Amino acid sequence: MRQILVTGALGQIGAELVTALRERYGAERVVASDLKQFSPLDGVYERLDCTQPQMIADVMRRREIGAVYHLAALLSAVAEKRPQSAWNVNMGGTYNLLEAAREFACQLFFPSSIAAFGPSTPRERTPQMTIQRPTTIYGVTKVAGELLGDYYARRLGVDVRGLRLPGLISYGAKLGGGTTDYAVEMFQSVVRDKRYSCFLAADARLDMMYMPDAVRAMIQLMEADATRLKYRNAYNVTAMSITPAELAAEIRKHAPHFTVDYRVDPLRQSIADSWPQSLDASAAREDWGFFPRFDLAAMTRDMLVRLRATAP
Ligand code: NAD
Ligand code: AKB
Repeated sequence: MRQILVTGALGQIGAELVTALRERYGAERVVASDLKQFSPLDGVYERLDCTQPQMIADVMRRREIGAVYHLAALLSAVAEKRPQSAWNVNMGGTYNLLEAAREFACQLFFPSSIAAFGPSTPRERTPQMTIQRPTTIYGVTKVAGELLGDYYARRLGVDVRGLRLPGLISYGAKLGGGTTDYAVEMFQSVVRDKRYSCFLAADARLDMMYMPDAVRAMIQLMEADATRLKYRNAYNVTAMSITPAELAAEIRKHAPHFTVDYRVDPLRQSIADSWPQSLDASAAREDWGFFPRFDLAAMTRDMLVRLRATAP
């Protein structure tokens, strides 16, 4: 049985995806990888820089990899500060992993983002197929990754699949420098000091999803019947369309003394202003049965229970 490789496995998604994959397919079948020499996670781990094709080929061969979840990337706000590195890691890494998938006949998962859209895209109920003219380097690498994935699927027969993920909310998170990180930071502040200074405006509406739904969607898409997939890269998915003020109000139902003030960061606000406010996920629902279990109320309840259980 061939193994499953996760790149960027020590990030916000990877840490939870690796656990879920090991529960589902067996611990010994899942190889976590990232830039660090050693992993804080249990289980099989490889140091792997996705910009280095030789390192990738070595791991693919030695570990007999049959599927890759390629998560390594620089997120939107970090990428905007280091555009050259973002291109090298996000674009170079995706190209290298697509090439490896072709050479070793592997399945490949590519996580696109709401960032693949831009200010000229319809912002409400953003369709599956629409204008994609992002204005961030992160978004440019996501659109290019989607197109390259489609090309490898159609022209070179590689089994590439992808999701356009919204902002993800999780409790075990080590955050990577995204624009939607405010939501995770707000939750972390509830259990720490009961107040939060938000870097986005109170009314900055964006799509969000709770991590358990995102992880389930990734695995479900990778297991879906290929003949039912009308789109390869990438399916719109979402669970809720919320503003910082709405999230704060929901949190206050459980923590009445929690306060939020708004000190807007112009860079991240301008990124948020260029993204959709709500995605149309009907194609994912129809083609492979996507259905999120957590809405704003259920996600908030679960996040607070888990954060309070682990608070010092
Ligand atoms: P993250 O920043 O938390 O983790 C990314 C990981 O990639 C880090 O552990 C980092 O060390 C690693 N990395 C960076 N450069 C690398 C390199 N050259 N080689 C190998 N590893 C490298 O990101 P995340 O939130 O876990 O996101 C994972 C993927 O999902 C990214 O492609 C991201 O664009 C996409 N995505 C995330 C979200 C979200 O809200 N978290 C939303 C949409 C899409
Ligand atoms: C970010 O904010 O950069 C990510 C994303 C939505 O792609 N969370």
